[in-house]
Amino acid sequence: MKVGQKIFRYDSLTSTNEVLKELAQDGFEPGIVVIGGIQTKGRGRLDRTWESPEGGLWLSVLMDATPVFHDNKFGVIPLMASCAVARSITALTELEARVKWPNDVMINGRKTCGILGEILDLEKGLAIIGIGINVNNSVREGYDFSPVSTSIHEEVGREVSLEELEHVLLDELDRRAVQITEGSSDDILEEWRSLSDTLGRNVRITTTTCEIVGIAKDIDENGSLIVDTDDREVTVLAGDCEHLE
Ligand code: BT5
Repeated sequence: MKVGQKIFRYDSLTSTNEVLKELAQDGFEPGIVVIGGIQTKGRGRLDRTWESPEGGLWLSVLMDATPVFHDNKFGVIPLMASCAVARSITALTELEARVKWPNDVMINGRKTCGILGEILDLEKGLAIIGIGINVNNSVREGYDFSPVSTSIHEEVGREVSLEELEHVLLDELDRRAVQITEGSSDDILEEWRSLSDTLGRNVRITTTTCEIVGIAKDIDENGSLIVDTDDREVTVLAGDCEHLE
């Protein structure tokens, strides 16, 4: 099914990922999308809070991720979503949106979008992609993450149509979802490299067990980040990434 062929809209909900999970359990097919005007329990990775006031685009897509599950390449999912978001922002605003490993989209070095990819059912090949984009909402003041984040509105200096952004984004996601179901995730990795704000930079990666500082050299076929430290090359599957310069 095409991404966005069936869309469930709510003025307010807990989290689009949570509502999508329930719909998937009710038997709805991959391609369905949940969109919320406000999320009262928006989530980031590791159960962090994702602020989701009115004016942003908060949505989740149910994906058929069978090929990436088979190849153990789940890391490709957030990368593909960030490419789709970056292209959509640039298409609508001409801003240069870039992708940051592993799950962010940046404008002028600040986080505009976060992505939460979750495995729903390995046997059925189902995954959820949650996408949160600061569009017309402000993140300028009042949050501890204000200095490192931004919204499209702030960067472009005008309101952006949520409907248009949604429309372009669902098309971009669909195109890449087809690539994934056809097993051509290499094209997505190549696109991610070309949009990357991370590669070539000095980075600090914090994982649940350690901290790694070095130059972000490349991503591998699973979407893991390859970091050149002083004494060795480290491949990182998941973690928080800080651009040091
Ligand atoms: C993410 O986590 O960046 C993933 C965010 C995914 C949100 C979407 S919205 C639709 C769907 N439904 C959900 O419930 N979630 C998904 P992470 O990399 O862990 O970053 C989380 C951190 O970003 C927080 O701890 C804050 O510091 C910061 N943050 C929170 N809200 C933000 C916002 N609106 N804009 C920028 N940064 C934010």
